[in-house]
Amino acid sequence: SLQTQHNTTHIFRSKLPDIPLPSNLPLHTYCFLKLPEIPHRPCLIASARTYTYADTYLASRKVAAGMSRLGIQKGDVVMILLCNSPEFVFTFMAASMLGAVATTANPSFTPAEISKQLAVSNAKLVVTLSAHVHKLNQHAHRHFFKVATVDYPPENCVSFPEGEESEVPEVEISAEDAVAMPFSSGTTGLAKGVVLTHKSLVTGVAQQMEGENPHVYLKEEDVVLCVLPLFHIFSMHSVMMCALRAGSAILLIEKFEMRAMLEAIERHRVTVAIMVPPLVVALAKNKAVEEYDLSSIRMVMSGAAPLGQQAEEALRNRLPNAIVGQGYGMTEGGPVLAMCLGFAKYPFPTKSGSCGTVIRNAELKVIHLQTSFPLPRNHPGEICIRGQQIMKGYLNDEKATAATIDADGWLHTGDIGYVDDDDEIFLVDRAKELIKFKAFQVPPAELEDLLMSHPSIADAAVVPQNDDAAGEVPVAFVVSYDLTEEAVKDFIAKRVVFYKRLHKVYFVQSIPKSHTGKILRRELRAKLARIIHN
Ligand code: 4UU
Repeated sequence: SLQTQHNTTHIFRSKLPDIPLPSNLPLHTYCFLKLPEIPHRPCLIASARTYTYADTYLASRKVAAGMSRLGIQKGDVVMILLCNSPEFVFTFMAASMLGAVATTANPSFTPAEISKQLAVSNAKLVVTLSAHVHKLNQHAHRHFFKVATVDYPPENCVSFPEGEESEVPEVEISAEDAVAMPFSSGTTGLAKGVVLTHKSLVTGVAQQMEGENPHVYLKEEDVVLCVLPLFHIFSMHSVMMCALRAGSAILLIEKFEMRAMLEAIERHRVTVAIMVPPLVVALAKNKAVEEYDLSSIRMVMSGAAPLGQQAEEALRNRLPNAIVGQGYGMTEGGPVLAMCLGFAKYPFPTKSGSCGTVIRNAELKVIHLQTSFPLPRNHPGEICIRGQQIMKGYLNDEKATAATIDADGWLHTGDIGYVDDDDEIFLVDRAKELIKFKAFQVPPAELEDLLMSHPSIADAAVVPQNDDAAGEVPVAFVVSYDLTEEAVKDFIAKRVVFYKRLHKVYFVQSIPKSHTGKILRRELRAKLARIIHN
């Protein structure tokens, strides 16, 4: 039987051989390894100007000097509250140079959402635009952090940090030091600081980019589309870090707008498009696409949410020269777990619907949801991964860390999937609470806390409802005797970024709970399915 098999069986490894991992390089040193060979090649293409590799490195050094002048030291946290822009990249790399830690947040967050991340991360400096400063001024401890703006600084703010290159302090950086701290709710609860070290991220990039046969083959001549927000790990890792390491050019798109994006792809001859499923669908179906020449695209990578097989095939028909495939990642995973082997330098055939094959220098297993025993091929269970790339842990949260990374070093994803006979991974469901609206994280616990703070709500639970356009949308079950659906929706809408808004409220007598008080989410999802099908 399955249960008598030993633990070391059913561990899946990459089809590609392991590689020697770069040891002890700080992230910025590693990302700029190509600089001496290609100082004059384009690095960041922004609407105002193009920065070469030499420009980008120098600008990052100057920002490091400026941040040091502002008092930023090793171990300090800097919040980057910016859309895709050269300054995002400079600030991120500058933080790495100082041994500081970049925590990234969505500039569309509400003041309350930003406040929470500021408080948890204990940021000393926020780098943002003047337009967002009013959101920061509402924070109770505004005097504890400085605010620098890329544009002209309003009252009580300083200008974008810039010093002399010679002023960059010598900092001793160890591989175990934190360098990035995006926020994620993981498998349960509220958003937490995900501590990613120099070692995790250098390993994560190396797993894609290094070796005789790199799993993802990017070249110096490539132009990589950066339309996904850099504050999310997908773009931060698979666009910014990977493209820099490869010496490719990064086309920065500040704000998604279909025609502007298509025009930019055509004008700059984009070769690699990194996307999320709603964008793949738009590219596959939108009529406007026919008016542009997208023949330069040789590779489309989709990730961060399930991609429908139909959309994948429709895009293949529209871009016959492109390899279309998926990457599977999780912020806590450092972030990539699996990647389409069609992207390799010497590619393998792949099936549509697969989210890739496990990365090299890592182990992946699929465990039984109840017994935790490792399962053989073609049996769905919870996906777990082990390797140097995974997070160090959640900031100041040992309990959540221990619940996610077990004593043997396995990261439990909360994703349900299986590995097929060709080593390809297929995701079938999510066992965790997380809801994804167009690949954006919506943590139900956060909405439940907000609902419970309303004096007329006695109990509440939030679950995902399938949605054609967004993949999933959050809906609430609420116990209340005097509120209308609109009142509940408005109450939430005022407090959260647009993608966390409730799409439906169902009033109920009680919320089903286990004897330990945990919301029985499966039961609610089943109830929802019944309501919708009636
Ligand atoms: C179905 O979404 C991410 C990271 C994605 C990523 C990163 C680098 C993809 C490719 C890449 O190169 O992180 P989070 O933390 O926001 O969300 C993680 C969750 C996963 O646990 C899973 O439930 O997002 C879902 N997910 C996917 N679902 C991620 N990728 C996929 C996918 N198909 N391809």
